[in-house]
Amino acid sequence: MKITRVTLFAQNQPFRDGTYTCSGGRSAEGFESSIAKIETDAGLTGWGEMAPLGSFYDPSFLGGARAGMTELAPALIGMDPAQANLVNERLDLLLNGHPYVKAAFDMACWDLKARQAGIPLAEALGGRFGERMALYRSVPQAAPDAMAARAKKYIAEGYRRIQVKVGLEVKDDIARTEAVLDAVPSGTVIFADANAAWRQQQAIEFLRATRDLDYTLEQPCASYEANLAVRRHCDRPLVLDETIDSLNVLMRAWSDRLIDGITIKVARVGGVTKAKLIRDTAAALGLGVTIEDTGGAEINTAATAHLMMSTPEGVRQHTCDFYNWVTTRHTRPGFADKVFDTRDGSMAAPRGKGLGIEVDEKVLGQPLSVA
Ligand code: 0XW
Ligand code: MG
Repeated sequence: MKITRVTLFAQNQPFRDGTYTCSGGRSAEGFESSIAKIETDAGLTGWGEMAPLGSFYDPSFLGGARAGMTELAPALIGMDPAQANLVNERLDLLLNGHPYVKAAFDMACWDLKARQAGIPLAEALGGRFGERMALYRSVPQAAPDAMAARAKKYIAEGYRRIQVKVGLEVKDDIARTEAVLDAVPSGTVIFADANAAWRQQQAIEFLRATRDLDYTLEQPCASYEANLAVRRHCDRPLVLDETIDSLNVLMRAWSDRLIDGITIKVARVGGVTKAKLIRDTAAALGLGVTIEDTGGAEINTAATAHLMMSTPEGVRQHTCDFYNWVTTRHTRPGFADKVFDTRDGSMAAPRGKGLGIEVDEKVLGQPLSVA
């Protein structure tokens, strides 16, 4: 199988629940998605999607994604998309760094590889563990009562896991966390995610003041060293997200006894190939594993769903149903609800071949570029 054409599309995906705010007043109204369509001489078509969260969340931004993807697309012509490691090596040789630029291409190659084999992506990634995976919803930063109300709304929608956005003033963060915990039924799984915004001392103060609350701490500080210092004061599960950008850092954090779990973002690590490598290693080490992304809709949700579905249930944490975070679709009406079957705070991975997503190309409009 050889790649014959690479087409890039853009999609603006507004958030269903309005502005998303995390620490430091960083906010976005939606995702700006870049979608890659890869056609082959075998008559098969693969799709990939990458969307940064503004320009503030990860070291990635819309202009960089589009410029890099347009520059790299011609290099894919003639390559066999089923040879995922070869494609990865070639893209890494042609463009040093910028993993998020390569993520949608790698995703589309995996879609094709699994379609050619006639199996769903989860099976190509190692097998389907169970039937469904747990979902969570983030409660963006606002006043404590507004956050409590938002958490209740998500519980009413069926979610059983809530991620509280903290990372501002410690006393306000404590009030926010307490308000959400008071508002949700007992048994709700709570993650407090500071998105790397606390100084070491703030994280330690928060931990001291919330000793009696039940939650998992996510990404308290930005630097590796500050998180390591916080670990020494933390007797609850600690998960790192923004820090986990490669296998190297996973190995370092493991040997430093820094982490109990990780969050893998497909775009941050450069696609499905590298996400799988990091996932398999973390799972073998017995660490908790979340696989999600910085943004996107059905194509992206499908890729993370297949990665999660092929992760052993004993280590699987939770993921996002991003297609439900946004108001737009790139599949025909009703398709996404059917294939993801989202209910009671959980979701399935599509059953069709590859990603199992049938893109409704009309919705995407004129392409940005064709190679
Ligand atoms: C909650 N998320 C998955 C959505 C944004 O991409 C950021 C991310 C997070 O973990 O903060
Ligand atoms: Mg996070």
